[in-house]
Amino acid sequence: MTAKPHLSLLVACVASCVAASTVRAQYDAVVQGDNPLYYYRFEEASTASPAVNEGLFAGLNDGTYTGGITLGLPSSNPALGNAMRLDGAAGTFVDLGLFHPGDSVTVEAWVNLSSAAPAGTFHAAVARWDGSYELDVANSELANFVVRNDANTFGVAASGAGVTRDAWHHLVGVFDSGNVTVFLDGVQGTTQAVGGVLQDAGPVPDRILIGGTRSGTVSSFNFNGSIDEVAIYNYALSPAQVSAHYNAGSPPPPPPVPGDIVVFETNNEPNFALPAAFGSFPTIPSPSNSDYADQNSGNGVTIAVAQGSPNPMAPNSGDVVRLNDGVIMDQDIDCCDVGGNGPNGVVDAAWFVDGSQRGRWLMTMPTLVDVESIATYAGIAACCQNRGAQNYTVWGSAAENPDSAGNLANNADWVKIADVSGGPALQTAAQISSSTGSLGVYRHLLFDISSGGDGVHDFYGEIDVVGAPIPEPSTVALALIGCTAMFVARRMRSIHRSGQAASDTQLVV
Ligand SMILES: [Ca+2]
Ligand SMILES: [Ca+2]
Ligand SMILES: [Ca+2]
Repeated sequence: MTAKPHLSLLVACVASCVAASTVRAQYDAVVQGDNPLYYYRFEEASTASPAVNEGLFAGLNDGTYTGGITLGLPSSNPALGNAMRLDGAAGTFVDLGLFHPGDSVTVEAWVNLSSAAPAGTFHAAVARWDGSYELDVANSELANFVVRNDANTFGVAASGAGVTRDAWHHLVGVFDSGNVTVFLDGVQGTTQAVGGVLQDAGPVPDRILIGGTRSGTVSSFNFNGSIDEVAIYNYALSPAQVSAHYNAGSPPPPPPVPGDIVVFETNNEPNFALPAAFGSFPTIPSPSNSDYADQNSGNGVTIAVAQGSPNPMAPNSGDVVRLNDGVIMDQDIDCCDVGGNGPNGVVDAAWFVDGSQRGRWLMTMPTLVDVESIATYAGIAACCQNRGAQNYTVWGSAAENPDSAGNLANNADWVKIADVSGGPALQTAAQISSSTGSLGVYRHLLFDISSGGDGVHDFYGEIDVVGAPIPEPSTVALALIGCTAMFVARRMRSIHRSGQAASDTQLVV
């Protein structure tokens, strides 16, 4: 009786292990197919072990991990195995010793430059002390390949685009037939004719470093970030080969956001005839006082400031509760009615001070809700001009008490639903929905509000949510669970009686 679950677990484990090793094999198989002389994968468990060279010259020039290096970290994608992270301090690098690849060379690496790395300087990925070649991110943030030929003539090639920090990039430098060029993420940059063949000048202590240059400690441009899968060839990889390597190792695309339909509409009603001004968008419905989130619906949905100053010009500005009160700025929002921010002010709108300040609104629903659509409305009277920009990201969480601080992209509590960007204009509406018919099931919606970009505050009047609560587990389902538990208990007692009679007394006690 007990063998079956174990067998099925084993089958599942074998299947997943086979699948994982199949994925893992793809990238290094592509590289090995192009015969690198030196190939470092950084799969070691400890920096006390050598950084093994898996290229054609395996057994020669294993690397030595030196300084602040951490192994076992995620790489560009699982096909690359693990990556190493270097702390960027002088003296942190992998020392490969000395070798000369030949008259031509290709140097390849996956790099992820940290946002903590200093700006306006060089970040060496792979370099030889004698200056014959260096693959780096330059002070311009472009990928560079720098070479010297046998006459000590200098040449440099640069990528067309810059790298994005804290993101993986594929760098390839080539020097062949007197020409130096570089590829960033499979795209070829500039080419410079240098002439000659690759310099091979250096006696000991000349050496090749990963993550630094020259001595590795003085003016050594140590790399702060992650590096993986360094390969060195004695010939020029073709653009097709470079592209194949990039495609085999490129990061997976970000997951699609549920809110794949975002509509932004304006109604520049100059006379601000309320509430008509908010009642006549081309396709987005008028603000509602009967949507699921509305206070008038009696569903118990609350909204609060999760970050930012909640009421920046109290008492002349509205509170966050204005966002689901079913009232769409039909009074007291004319900021010029009493000299700008007079007694009547903008009490019907919720907002954050523009500029360095921004904030987050957290909407909490009393139960899980299958959200069909979200609509947000902003605007102001004509005399205040263009306070209806809407720039925000909306996130959803099914967690009971999600952490609403920090970077939500790295927070498992939250799913990004959509980005909204529109305006400025007098009165605006944004509507988020999904081609699947559902934005997902959530207990919380978080609106991370950015500046409207027009140097003024953006006045939000209402957030409408269309959705349906998920039913509580039915009594039938609960009864089924109870029956199953009872059956298991009886079965256990039966097994004990038939197979372990001698210990029955002890079990009962
Ligand atoms: Ca690796
Ligand atoms: Ca409403
Ligand atoms: Ca309102």
